[in-house]
Amino acid sequence: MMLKWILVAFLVLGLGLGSGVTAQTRAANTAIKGELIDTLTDLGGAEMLAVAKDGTFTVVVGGSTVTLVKIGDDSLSVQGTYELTDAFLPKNSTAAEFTGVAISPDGSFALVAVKDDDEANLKTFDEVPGKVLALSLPDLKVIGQVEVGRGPDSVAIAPNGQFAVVANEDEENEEDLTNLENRPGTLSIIDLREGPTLMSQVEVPIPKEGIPFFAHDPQPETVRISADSSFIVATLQENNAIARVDLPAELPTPLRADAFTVTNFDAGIRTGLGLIEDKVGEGKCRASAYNLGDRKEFTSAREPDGIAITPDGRYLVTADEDNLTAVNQQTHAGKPLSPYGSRSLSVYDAQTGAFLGDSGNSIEEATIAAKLPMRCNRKGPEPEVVSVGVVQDRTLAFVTLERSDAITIHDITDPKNIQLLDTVVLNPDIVGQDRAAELEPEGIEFIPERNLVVVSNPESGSLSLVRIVAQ
Ligand SMILES: [Ca+2]
Ligand SMILES: [Ca+2]
Ligand SMILES: [Ca+2]
Ligand SMILES: [Ca+2]
Repeated sequence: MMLKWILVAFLVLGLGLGSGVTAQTRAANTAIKGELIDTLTDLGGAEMLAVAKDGTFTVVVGGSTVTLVKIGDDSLSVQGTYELTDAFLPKNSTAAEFTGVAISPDGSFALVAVKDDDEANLKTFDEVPGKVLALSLPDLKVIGQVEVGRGPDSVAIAPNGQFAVVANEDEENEEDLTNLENRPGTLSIIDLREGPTLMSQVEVPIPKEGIPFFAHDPQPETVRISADSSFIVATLQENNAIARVDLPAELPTPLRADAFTVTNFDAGIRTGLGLIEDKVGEGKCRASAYNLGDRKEFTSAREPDGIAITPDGRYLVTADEDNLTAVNQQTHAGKPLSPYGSRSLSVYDAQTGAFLGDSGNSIEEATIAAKLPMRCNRKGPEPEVVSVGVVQDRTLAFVTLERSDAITIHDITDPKNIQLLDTVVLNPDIVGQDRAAELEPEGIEFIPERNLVVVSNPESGSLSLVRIVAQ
């Protein structure tokens, strides 16, 4: 009997319902950690992923394959696959790849982005408009399709189920972003009010105002929609900017581009301290012989790839990958920019775009402490994609590190005082081995209902399952 009550008291405290315990004292007493619990290998492609609202399954895309994966308590298991067929290639294309995925709020279908990958088209900068396919779940049958802009990448579906957004990156000429002939990327808003079989879309242009680099050629990379479905954000990575799209109270029928208000925010630059000489496996940058004393100061553009919105809609959180093609020999706000990458996550006010704080040097320090690989002379650990969630009243950011085969967990509850909580190694074999990353993790989603994190690893075609433990 006594034991039972102790157990109940323990559960109540564990769920964070204990009265009289303030959030602050709980945070001070709580250690939040991540544990790698499973790795699912041999997927056809694992570029990006989405997780169902109830957290029971994930849909993973990459190459020409879509895979439905069940998320168990301790393991991941394949439930079905779909291979792209010629019938669903973009018009005037002989080859394409899946680049992004989102799952409807009721879990009945997934939207997947199909990007032209026809070599002849790409070679002449004539990439054709891509597509979004609707696949029924769990049977993965094509039930709808709509043509979108060029180079569709990330996809998101609004929590209210009424619309979706696609980042049409349109990176026709990665070598020369200064070329004024380059086509501007756009955002496609897809109308889902008639269901996935009757999708229609409108391409929304991105204005030049507020974009610090290459304003003539915005390149949206990652899109997310707020929990209340009232606004969209997109990273404009090569432009070092973030676009916020505010929606009208009611969507017009049919959708019109001028119904959406787009505001751009400058993502800014960061000066940090890091290991910036030599490549992985050479000289000072051997993981087995990292030395904090060898670090040098550098200044880089943040150039975020991944972005997330906190559940309360107050903050935007970015994974600052950086992109060399854009920043070489460039200056920003009067400062010369280095090619070393920002190596940070950053938090901005979602309403105003004001920069509030970043993770400082902590991501690289975590990589060095864990003896994980990184590309010292280019982007360091390379923060790629970010997911956010709340665990025991703490707002956490989970970031994939592409060159380090790991994720970091930061407490961003106070954006001006971001704290590293843990580093989760996804590839234990590589620790201290002086080899380059083998998994190259990118996609990441936190599952709030289950305190789990799922990661997609494109290089190895695998998925990692991580449990978040609060003690
Ligand atoms: Ca372009
Ligand atoms: Ca890009
Ligand atoms: Ca990237
Ligand atoms: Ca990358």
